[in-house]
Amino acid sequence: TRLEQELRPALERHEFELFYQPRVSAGTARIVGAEALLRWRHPQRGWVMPDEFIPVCEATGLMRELGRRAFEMAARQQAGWWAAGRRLKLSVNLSPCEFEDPWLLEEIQSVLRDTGCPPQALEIEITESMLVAEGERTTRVVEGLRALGLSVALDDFGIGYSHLAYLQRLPFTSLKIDRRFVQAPPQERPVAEAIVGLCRAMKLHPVAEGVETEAQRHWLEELGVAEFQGWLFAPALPRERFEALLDGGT
Ligand code: G
Ligand code: G
Ligand code: MN
Ligand code: NA
Repeated sequence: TRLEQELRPALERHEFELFYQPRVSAGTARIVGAEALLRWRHPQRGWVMPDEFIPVCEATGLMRELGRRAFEMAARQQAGWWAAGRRLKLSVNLSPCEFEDPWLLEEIQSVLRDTGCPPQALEIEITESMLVAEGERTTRVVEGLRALGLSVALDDFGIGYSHLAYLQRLPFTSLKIDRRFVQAPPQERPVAEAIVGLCRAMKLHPVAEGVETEAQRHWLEELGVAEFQGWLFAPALPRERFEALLDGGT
């Protein structure tokens, strides 16, 4: 397809950028972190969203390269922010092909070294579906990321293969409650309640995704959710607008 033919040159021309969606602490309502999300600055079409280009990259073998670039951009940005005293946690999504890459840990280590990014500035988000092929390698990768000093979040929790055994075995630091539970009507709230209970028992940091209303925020705060992410606070923003938000502007 045309999109497919455009992607490789787009990578070479550095048309991919990171946007930042703030993560807000429940108690203080302060921005304590952000999720880095890819956007494509298309010369004719303007900003293109990841649901259009990520599946194509996955299918054509470009995702490893794009994912590596995304991680590199995140690490470089964090090295700068941390040096300037802005010490937020930035999370980066990992795709299945990156997770399976035998060189993942070595590449991450060399990016951290080259950028000077402190490892505690970054969190890696992986989804349950990536843990299906459970086994020694999965354990080694998650433990390896932790050994490098990175945090590891389980993304989109509750909508994949939740066989839960891996929660015991793998050293995750936080768990992102999928927005379908966050946005559930009151009669469907027990699932989210159970997930937060699970976090408490397993000493995982619960993060709610897709928070859109004050009512959702209130209910989740009562439940003991530590951090919120969602349009109620802000969508993913370009760097300058995210920095303006941090500085108290808009
Ligand atoms: O905000 P949004 O529409 O941008 O994100 C859509 C999807 O694209 C999400 O599922 C998100 O995890 C994925 N995505 C965004 N940026 C990245 C990235 O850098 N790497 C990977 N693997 N996925 C990403
Ligand atoms: O990695 P992940 O699939 O969680 O990516 C986050 C996705 O959720 C992105 O597509 C982002 O644009 C989207 N998103 C972020 N906040 C909200 C929200 O409050 N409501 C909805 N519907 N989507 C959101
Ligand atoms: Mn995510
Ligand atoms: Na998610």
